[in-house]
Amino acid sequence: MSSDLRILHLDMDAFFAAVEQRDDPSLRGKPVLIGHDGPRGVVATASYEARLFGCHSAQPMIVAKRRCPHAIILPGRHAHYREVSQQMFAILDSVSPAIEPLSIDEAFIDLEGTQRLHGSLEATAGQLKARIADEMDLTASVGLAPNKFLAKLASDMDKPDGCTVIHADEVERVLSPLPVTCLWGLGRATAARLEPHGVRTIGDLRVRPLNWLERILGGEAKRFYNLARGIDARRVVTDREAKSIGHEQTFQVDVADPSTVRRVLFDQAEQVGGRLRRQEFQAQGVTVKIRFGDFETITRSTTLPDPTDITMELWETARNMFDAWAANFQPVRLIGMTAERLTRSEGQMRLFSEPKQEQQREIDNVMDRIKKKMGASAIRRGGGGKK
Ligand code: TTP
Ligand code: MG
Repeated sequence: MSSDLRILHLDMDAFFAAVEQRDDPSLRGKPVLIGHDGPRGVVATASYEARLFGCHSAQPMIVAKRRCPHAIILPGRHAHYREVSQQMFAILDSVSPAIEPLSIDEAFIDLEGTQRLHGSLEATAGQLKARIADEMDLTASVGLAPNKFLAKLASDMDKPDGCTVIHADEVERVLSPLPVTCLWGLGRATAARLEPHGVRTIGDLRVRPLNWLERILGGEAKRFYNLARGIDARRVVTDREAKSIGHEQTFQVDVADPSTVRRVLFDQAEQVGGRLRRQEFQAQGVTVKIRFGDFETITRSTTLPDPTDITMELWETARNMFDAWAANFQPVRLIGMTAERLTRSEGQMRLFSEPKQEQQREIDNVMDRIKKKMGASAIRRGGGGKK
């Protein structure tokens, strides 16, 4: 019997906290908060034990400590998490070439056509989870569905260590009771426009005709109309075919501490640099995206004099744009960076490289090689959060 399932979404459970609990058994079973323990500190993530007390990502650390005074607070080892992330991606790579990384701990995989090799999609999901458990001693939650929207929704439904399937004929039952903000791309501002009309759940939205939605939501109406019916035609876009390579992070609350946001941006530059080099691309453009205040979003772009795949060059470019904006900093809801205008770097001669560039290239090279060979091992680079 052919299956209607096609897309797998995988997301690691309490990622930073789970890595700490794995590496230090004395932390297991205990509430752990990752983040800076200062007056302006923010929780990057909370272990599931801490979540029982109401702690969560992007919460001010003071609030989290009030909710869970006995929580163990750790500053986080970001270079280490990036290495663990690479190990996870290496496992994903082994089941399909069609992988779209979304953030440090999640990805979409298009499993169309892999059944012959790996068996049913449920079997593949089971194998992935088993390898992450055996080789990494961590857990991930997986969603399987006909498309990206439903797969991502599914992976979140039974966290931690979940494996949830949404078939096409279950869409109405599953989606109807969920709040409209579960629709991909529908944020609080749009939800606030629907609320006065009594549209709170996806079921409420689905019974509204398209032209009614268009009056309220304008150009985005059709997309939400389709998503409410479980229709999502987005393809899984791999790094190889992408026109750009980027990462973004939405915080659950506005982050008032610029250095926290900067730290996340640095992590993104490192991940994006690694992906460029792995796929043998260089980028001539860097864009930073910042959402702040009342959901205002700005993007700032810079054209580089020469295409690059050097982490530090990407970071400096992104950092300059961020710092220029942060002169009038406002609490940030989303931060993202994208490398674009990609060109092939294969076999390129670098006649005019400066010595500093060669040095950076060498550092990236060594980092990439060590990470590839030893996975989550002991190497880290300085820089990042501090100004
Ligand atoms: P998430 O996958 O959103 O969260 P999580 O893996 O900690 O927990 P869950 O089981 O719900 O998936 O993010 C992955 C990591 O990214 C997270 O461990 C820490 C980091 N992060 C931040 O630094 N700030 C944030 O606001 C969020 C949401 C995540
Ligand atoms: Mg996660």
